[in-house]
Amino acid sequence: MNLLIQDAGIYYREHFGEPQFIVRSPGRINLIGEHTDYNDGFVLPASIDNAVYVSIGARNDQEIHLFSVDYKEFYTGNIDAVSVSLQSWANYVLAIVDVLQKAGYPCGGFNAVVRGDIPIGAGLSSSAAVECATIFALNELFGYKLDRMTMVKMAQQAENDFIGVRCGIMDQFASMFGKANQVIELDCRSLDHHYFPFESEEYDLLLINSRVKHSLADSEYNLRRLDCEAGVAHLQRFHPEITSLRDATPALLQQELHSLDENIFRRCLYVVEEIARVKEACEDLKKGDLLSFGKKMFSTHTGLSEMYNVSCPELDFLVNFAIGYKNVIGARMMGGGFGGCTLNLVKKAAVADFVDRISESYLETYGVLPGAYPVTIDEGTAVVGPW
Ligand code: GAF
Repeated sequence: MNLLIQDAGIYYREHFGEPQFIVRSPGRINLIGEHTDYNDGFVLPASIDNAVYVSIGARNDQEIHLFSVDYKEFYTGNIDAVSVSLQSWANYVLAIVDVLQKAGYPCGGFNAVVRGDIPIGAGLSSSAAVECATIFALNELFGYKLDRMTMVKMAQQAENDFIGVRCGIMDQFASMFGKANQVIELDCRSLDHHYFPFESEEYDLLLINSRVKHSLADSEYNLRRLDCEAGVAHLQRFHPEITSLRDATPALLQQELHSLDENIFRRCLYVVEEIARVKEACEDLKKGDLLSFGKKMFSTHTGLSEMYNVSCPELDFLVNFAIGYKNVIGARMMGGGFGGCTLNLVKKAAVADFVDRISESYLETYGVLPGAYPVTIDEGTAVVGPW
């Protein structure tokens, strides 16, 4: 029995009685396609074995009682007066209540316990996991009969409106639709998606956590999105058929945007190049050409660092170290940026040595031991208890 499911049950029983449902929602990695989702582009995420567990039960009043095992904190509020709390972990639950109510799905009072092992601020989407677990659990509890896609869109909207981060759809989609041992090629415009196995006898996916958390990450994220929108608005003056950067080409940007604003031009160019790179990278994976795939990961990092400007010295250090280590064939920062993890494609036999060396060097440079987590691709959101 998974200890975290057990905890979600034990703590619920201790504080509230018998839970009606325990839901598991995973974090995600993204192999390639960063900052492309909100530009209608492509992404290649997968759900992982680190997850959030929410145990839940209905109350016979209008109150919400929450307990976070990880923060060892309670939150108490009323369903009719949901507002942003100082307890940041609770906001991801409240955001879902808010979006449901605004969409005409009334919530009754409920108790919930939140437990998880997704490192916070590591770029592994712990917030989307709490949102997905909460909406899935409330859907079961109150019988709304929402399908997964609707829940994904509502969870994204909750993050946009209540939390204030104008994220794309990737994180909630991966958490809700993930499958064990499969990566998801997702077209963020049509939401068409295909699964295919990520298998290699020779290489492992390894996360290295810089342990950097940038307090401005959310506001910088929103600013990047505004830059993309400014680029599209400018292109539309001459090319009204363009509705997002997905529709643009590097040549068009060069022609129309270059003279406008250097930052906007570079950032839009990164996005257009990255969207094309994801398509090519998917072909590499399908052919089993991991060497070519890995090179694209390095290119993505260069683009994120030098053109999109969402990296930081620590992430650049980790990727540069990987570039200099011969048994790593691909590495890049992952997620929104400004801290969190790098994703590395490492020869299986060299993983332990790589972790030792990069850890020692990072410790020496930044005085912090980085985290190192081998990735296991696991199932998406599901009811896992009570048992
Ligand atoms: C964050 C966002 F939530 C995603 O939607 C995506 O834009 C990602 O950053 C960058 O690719 O995880």
